[in-house]
Amino acid sequence: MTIDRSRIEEENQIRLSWHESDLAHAVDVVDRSGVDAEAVIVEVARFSAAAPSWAVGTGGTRFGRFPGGGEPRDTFEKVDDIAMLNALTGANRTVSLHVPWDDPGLGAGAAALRRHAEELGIGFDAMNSNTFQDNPSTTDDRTVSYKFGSLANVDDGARRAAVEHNRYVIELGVELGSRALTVWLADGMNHPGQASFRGQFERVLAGLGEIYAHVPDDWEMYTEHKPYEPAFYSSVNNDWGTSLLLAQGTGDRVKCLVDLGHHLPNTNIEQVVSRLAMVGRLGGFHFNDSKYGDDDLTVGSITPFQLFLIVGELLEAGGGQMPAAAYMIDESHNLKDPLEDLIQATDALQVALAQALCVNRTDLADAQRANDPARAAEVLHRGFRTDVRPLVAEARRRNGAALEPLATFRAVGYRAAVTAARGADSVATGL
Ligand code: RM4
Ligand code: MN
Ligand code: MN
Repeated sequence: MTIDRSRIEEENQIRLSWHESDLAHAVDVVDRSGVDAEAVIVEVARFSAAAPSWAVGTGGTRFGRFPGGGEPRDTFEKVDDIAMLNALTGANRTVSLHVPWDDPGLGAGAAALRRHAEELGIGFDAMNSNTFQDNPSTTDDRTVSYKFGSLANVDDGARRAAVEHNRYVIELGVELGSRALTVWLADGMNHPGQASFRGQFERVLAGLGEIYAHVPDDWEMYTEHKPYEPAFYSSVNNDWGTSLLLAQGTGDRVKCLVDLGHHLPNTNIEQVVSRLAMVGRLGGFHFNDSKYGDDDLTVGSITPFQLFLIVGELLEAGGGQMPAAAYMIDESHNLKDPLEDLIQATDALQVALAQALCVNRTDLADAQRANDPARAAEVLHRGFRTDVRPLVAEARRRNGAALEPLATFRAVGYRAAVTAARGADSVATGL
C-alpha cells in the first residue's frame, strides 16, 4: 500500500488560507504571554510517539470483538498502517513490537521487516516481551506454562522459559535496530495465600537480573508496573515504588515505564513522573486515558488537564523540552477505526505538549517563590486554555504531514483501499 503524499498536500491546500490566519492569531496570543510561539512549534514538531504494533487492529474485550475492515494481516501490513499514520501526523516515526504477536523471526525475517520499515521511514522503538500467554516458541513441550506466572513462578522451567523469551526478544530487537526492552509482567496472585509476596518479588528481581545480562550496552530496559489485571488480588510489580525497587535492584540502565492507565484511581501521576525523573529512572511512557482502570481509551479524552500536568512535569524534567524517553501510545480500540483513534491520540498528545509549552515557567516559578497559589493557577490555566491547535497544525505541516489528519485520512480513502486489498474480515494479532 503506497501513500500518495500529493493527496495529503491537496487536502492541506484546501485549508491553507484559514490555517494561516488562525496561526497568526495564535502566535500573537502566545507571544504576548511571554512565551515564544515559534519555540513551541519547533518542540511539538520534534516530538514523536511510537505506535504499538498491536493497536492497528481492532481490540476486543473478554465479551467480544468486532473487527473492522482491512485489518493488517501481518507485521508488514501493520508497518504500512503506521507509515500512513505517520504521513498524517508526522509524529509517529517508530513502531513498538510485541513478541510473539509480531515475530518476524531472526535472520532473513527480521532483515526483511527492517528493510520494509526503513523504506517507509519507520524505525523500531522499544521491544515488548509477552510472557502473559503461553508462548509456543519457548513453551513448546507443553510441560511448561505461564499459568502461575513467568518470572515469579515457583517452577524453574517457567522462569527459564520467560528469561529465554526475553533473550530472544532482545536478539530480535538488535536485528531490527531497536534500543530498548519493556518488561510488563502479568505475574501476581488471584487468591490470598496463593504465593509468598516476598518470594514472588525475589524471583522477579532475580529473573530481571538474568534478562539484563543479555541487554546490550547501548540499550535500556524498562519495568512497567500495573496494580491489577490479569492478577486481581495482587500484581508483583504493582506500583511505581515496586517498579523503582526492581529497576534500581537490577542495574543502571533499567528504568521505569509509566503507563497512564496503570494506577489506582486518583493517583497523582504527575507527581509519580516528577519523582521518577528526579532519581533518573523515568525511561518510558505509555499514553492512553482511563475512567476506571486500564481502560486504554483515547489519550486526552477523559482527563485532558491531568495529561497537561503530566506533560508539564516531563518538560520540567527535560529543562523545557521533552526528555529522551520511549514514548508510546498504548490503546485498545473497540469502537473506533484504530487508525482514527491513533490519529486523535497523537493529536491530543501534541495539543497537551503545546499547552504545557505555553505555560510561562518563569512566571510560575515566581508565583511559587512568592507563595502565591492563585497566581500559579492563573499561569497554569493560561497555558492550558490557550487554543494551541493552529500551532500544532503548523508543526504537522512543517513535518510534511496533514493540517487536519482525521479529515484527510477520510478524504484519501485509506480504509476503503486496505479493505479492498486485505479483505473485510482480516484479523490482526494483538489484544
Ligand atoms: C498491558 C500493558 C502492556 C501492554 C499489554 C498489551 O496492560 O499495558 O504495556 O504491552 O497490556
Ligand atoms: Mn502499557
Ligand atoms: Mn495496559
